[in-house]
Amino acid sequence: RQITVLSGGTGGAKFIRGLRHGIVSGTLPGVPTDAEVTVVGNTADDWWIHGLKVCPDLDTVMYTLGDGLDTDRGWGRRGETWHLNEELAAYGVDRTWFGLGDRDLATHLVRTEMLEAGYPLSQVTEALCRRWLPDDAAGRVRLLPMTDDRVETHVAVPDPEAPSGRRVVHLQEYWVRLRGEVPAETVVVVGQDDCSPAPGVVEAITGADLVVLPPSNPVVSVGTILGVPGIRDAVAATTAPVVGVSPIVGGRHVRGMAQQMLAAIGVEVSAEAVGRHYGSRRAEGVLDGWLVDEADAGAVAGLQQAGLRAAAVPLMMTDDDATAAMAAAAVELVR
Ligand code: GDP
Ligand code: FO1
Ligand code: CA
Repeated sequence: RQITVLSGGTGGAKFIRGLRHGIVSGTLPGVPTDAEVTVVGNTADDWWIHGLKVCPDLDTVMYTLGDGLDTDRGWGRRGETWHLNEELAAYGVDRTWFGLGDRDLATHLVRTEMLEAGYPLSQVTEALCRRWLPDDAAGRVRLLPMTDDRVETHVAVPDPEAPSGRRVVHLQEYWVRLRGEVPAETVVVVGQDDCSPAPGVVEAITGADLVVLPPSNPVVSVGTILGVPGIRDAVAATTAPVVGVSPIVGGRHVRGMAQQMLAAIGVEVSAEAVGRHYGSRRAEGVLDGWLVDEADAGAVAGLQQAGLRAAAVPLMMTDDDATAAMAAAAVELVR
């Protein structure tokens, strides 16, 4: 059994942890304990800083599954120190508002050296995962970047000083320096139309027994993955059932910037609106089923009318057992 998950960073990674927990503990209906998970990770958050290529969503998945993530911060390494960043700031280096941890730095150095040696991002990721996601471990997880090509999400924000009244910033500046506290007027995914799926990505989707859209940001995490030419078609065409889990609970995101990004594309911040935004595979969409929180049970009927199977279950990923229960409900919904 092969389960493929299209994932961003924190939300997707937490879900995948619970999914793996459910697999190895045998609590997912009809899923054997030797089922394997392939994660197709979002790389549009990636950015070059201080001459290094940082891949936040890939690293968050890798550290989360390898138990190296600082779970309070939700990104970066546990037990981190910040001497490098302090020294860069002392030199007056720009952009030290983006916290590069000393342990995290090793990941970016290894990745950047391998990229400069000519290895594609998919092979770099595979190499880094040999440390964090050992092959022999029970509940094997494979992490693939959505593409090996450079893709970057940029956001237009209001800027009274600019002649046009707005300026464009990289997603990292929008989220980290601006704290997501200004409206995202337009989201531009640079390179989206010119990139192609990384090796193994399309096969992981078309050959899966189940495809999952986890509770990730529907615009700048799952949206950018589906936006890779060929990936949306693969999801629409796969013989596997496709099930999604709402990242919106009770009309709000749980954390992050889904509210801001949904507003940017004109989609209402509700579990039902996001489910309809992804759409039913029977109507040009990508989903067969859509799981919403109990707070949004009122959305189930409307979603069913839109051609989706739908159910309302607890959707807060408070621990691995709670998340495994969500994963079991997702599997059950489209079985
Ligand atoms: P990012 O790349 O770090 O922003 O992480 P993702 O895109 O993978 O996930 C971000 C989304 O996770 C946000 O929209 C949150 O609403 C959602 N999220 C975080 N925790 C939970 C949770 O416990 N339950 C649900 N349903 N969604 C969650
Ligand atoms: N998020 C922050 O809020 N502040 C930071 O200083 C920061 C640094 C950072 C470094 C490496 C990395 O992989 C992620 C980092 N993040 C930081 C999180 C990052 O902005 C998010 O994980 C996503 O890119 C947003 O979805
Ligand atoms: Ca992200």
